[in-house]
Amino acid sequence: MKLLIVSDSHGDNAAVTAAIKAEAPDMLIHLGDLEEDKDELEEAMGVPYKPCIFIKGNCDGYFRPADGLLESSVFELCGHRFFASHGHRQSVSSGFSGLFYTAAENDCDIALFGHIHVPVDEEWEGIRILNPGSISRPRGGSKKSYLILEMDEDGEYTASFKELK
Ligand SMILES: [Mn+2]
Repeated sequence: MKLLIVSDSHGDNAAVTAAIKAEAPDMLIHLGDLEEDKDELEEAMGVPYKPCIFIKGNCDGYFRPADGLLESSVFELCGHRFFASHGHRQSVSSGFSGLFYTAAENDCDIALFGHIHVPVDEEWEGIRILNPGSISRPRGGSKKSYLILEMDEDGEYTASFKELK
């Protein structure tokens, strides 16, 4: 199973759509700060839509309705339990301990977040902490990026960061 994980598109649905077209993923996870309607992205995932999870970022819901965007999500795939959150509520700008403890409390072994616009791949006591970076507004010298998780049914998986072409 191929997961496309993106974050912080900030109105640039075209960037997310380009990644969907390039990767043909089985599932899309957007970690927030869309600042745009999600319908276009669901459509790009194919009709009938492949599974999509949209998390609400700190910038969502001000100028556009944030209908169907989740504050956070816990879900299981291929033997792994995920915690997905934009990250501002876990204060990720000042470190990942809030994210780590929330993921641990929910028995998750993979924590996904956005918000800081910089790619992250760390492991804290068995919890993989991943941030795809921003697909439209990279910071800290990073490039416009996203994350691909290729997951086998037996639980093996690889994480690859990709730059938006
Ligand atoms: Mn943002």
